Amino acid sequence: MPRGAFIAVEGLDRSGKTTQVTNLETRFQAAGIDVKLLKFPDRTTAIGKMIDAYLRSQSELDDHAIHLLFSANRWELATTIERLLNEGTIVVCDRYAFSGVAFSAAKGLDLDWCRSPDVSLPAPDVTLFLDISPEKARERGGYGEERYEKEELQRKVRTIFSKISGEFSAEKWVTVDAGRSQEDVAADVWSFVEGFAAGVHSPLQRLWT
Ligand code: Z5A
Repeated sequence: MPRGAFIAVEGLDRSGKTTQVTNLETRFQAAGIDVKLLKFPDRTTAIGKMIDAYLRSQSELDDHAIHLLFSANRWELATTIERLLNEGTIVVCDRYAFSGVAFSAAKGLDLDWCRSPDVSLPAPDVTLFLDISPEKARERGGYGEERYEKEELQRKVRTIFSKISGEFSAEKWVTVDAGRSQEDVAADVWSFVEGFAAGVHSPLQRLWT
């Protein structure tokens, strides 16, 4: 039996990640396919609650410490992700380790150091990067109140995402123009993932190994 596909969706604030992952969940479900939506950070766990307090500026943490917490928050779910995939369920993830690297490196941490705590996490079969300019994102109701929701930081994050994308093949990392209508973006996203509906025959890979 093929395993489920692991699909990550990445992008800047307001790029439409939540909109698109929810749409994907609906489409897979309508096709009778088991799908599980995950979101990082997962703010429900003990570690996630610390991250949530930090993002809402209710606590202060060293940049390295918060980076490690984001990574630990993914490791908390690594076994679950693997189990779901082996059971044949498609896992769709709203942000993953690439956000971890991009945001911490944008704050000035060393890129290789940022990668290290996430090495050997389950690797997505495909990552869809929803690309949008910070100006266009701002038109979508402006940025929120959380710590990283500032145009200058988002600009740096976009540059680092672009650098990360260069490390992957065109099949593993797909950049989608997210500055268009929800329907146009959804059509593109679906065209890139519908082939995964039938499952994946190759073994699950490990991140950055
Ligand atoms: N972070 C980190 O530092 N390290 C890590 O390891 C991880 C994360 C995993 C919280 O993320 C912060 O954590 C994040 C990165 C950091 N900081 N920032 N920025 P989050 O995922 O909880 O928050 P978010 O990315 O800021 O989510 P968001 O604002 O909800 O954005 P979104 O999910 O991409 O967009 P959306 O909710 O689907 O849409 C936003 C609005 O635009 C909404 O009104 C939609 O109706 C509208 N929309 C969506 N698509 C369109 C189109 N195509 N056209 C027009 N309007 C649209």
